[in-house]
Amino acid sequence: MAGIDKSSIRETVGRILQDTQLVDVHTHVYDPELGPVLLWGIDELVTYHYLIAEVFRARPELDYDKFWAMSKQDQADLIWQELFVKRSPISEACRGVLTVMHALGLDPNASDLKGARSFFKEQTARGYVDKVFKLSGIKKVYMTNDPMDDMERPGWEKGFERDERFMGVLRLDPTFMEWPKSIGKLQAMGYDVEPALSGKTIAGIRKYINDWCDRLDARYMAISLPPTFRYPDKNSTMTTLVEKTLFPSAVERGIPVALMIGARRLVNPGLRLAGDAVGKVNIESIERLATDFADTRLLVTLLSRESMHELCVTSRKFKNITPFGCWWFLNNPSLIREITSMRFELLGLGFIPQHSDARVLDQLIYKWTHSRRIIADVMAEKYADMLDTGRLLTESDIKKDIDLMFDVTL
Ligand code: FIX
Ligand code: ZN
Repeated sequence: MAGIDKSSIRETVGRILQDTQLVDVHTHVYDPELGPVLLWGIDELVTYHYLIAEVFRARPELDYDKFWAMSKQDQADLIWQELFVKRSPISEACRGVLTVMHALGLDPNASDLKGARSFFKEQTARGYVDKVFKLSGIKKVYMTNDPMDDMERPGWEKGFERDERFMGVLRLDPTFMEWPKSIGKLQAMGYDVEPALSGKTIAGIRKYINDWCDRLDARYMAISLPPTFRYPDKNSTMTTLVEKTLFPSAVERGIPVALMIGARRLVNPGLRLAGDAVGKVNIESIERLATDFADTRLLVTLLSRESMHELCVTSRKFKNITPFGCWWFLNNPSLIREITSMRFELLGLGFIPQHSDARVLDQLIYKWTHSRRIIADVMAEKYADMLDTGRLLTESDIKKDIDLMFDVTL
């Protein structure tokens, strides 16, 4: 059996990864039938919250309230001038916009956004979804569906014919965090709940979970938790909610739970969505959840670089933990490279290398273009090390490995 020559590994891995239609297990993009929750186009792309954080660093005298009072188009024009014209757009978030523009045949050297805006005026949401999926090499995305979101819920209650490329995911932190903050909405939706986590309330929340998992055809449930999350914590309502509703429902439905831990929300409220920061997590809490719910698959992604090493080690101890993606502040070339190398070294092929976390549809193009290149670099290095031992490698080996990691069905 002839193996691939070491000198052609990187080209071969890159080609196979490029030609493989991938699955994106965590996004904030939506079936176009859900209407305005699906963000797309140049003004949404340029006002991505990562770039809002960066424009305030370029213009520290900018007043938060004055910025938020501007139209989205004016915000985009300001960001374009400050981050793309007056200085080189070298940050990962800036580079992402340029990658998208380049892929669409738009001018990344433009002095303003007029040309880009006329291109998008000619697009329809559904047509542009097809274009972006093709350019990104993505066959399926998992959404982040929040019934507490007044913008998203009506579309689901009305009902619509699903686009099978958009998979449902029930997101629960907006319902669970700062309990009983969400009680009014739950009651307005007809659920028999009260602030006390009584048997009645637990039953009401489980009905909410089941009703919405049915409506979404949810393939997993997700919850984002702060670095302060501890489990078990007998004084915490979160422990009760996780133990008595989230996991029992996941077990009953036979679906995974995604734990996304480490975001410190709104450390700077003036930045709104851009105001979140990061903190190291308590890995023991994840180990206790993996122990107490050993039959539930835990998809875990953490926000702090240091926590990612601990997660790799913990994943070696708990077969029901699958690390996924280089999340948010880790979704940068230098850290994707480091984390992916560490995962191959500690976990072999037993992890999901990446998710886009795209909030704007167009971002699928850049997040996957950038990640494919780095993941191919790292995979090729690991394969080269393997060949040095005399082990042979064929194209079908590589394809099999890539499908094992990326062709995720949840
Ligand atoms: O909790 C999450 O799903 C985070 O990804 C978001 O809250 C965050 O704003 C984001 O989109 C980061 O890329
Ligand atoms: Zn996200």
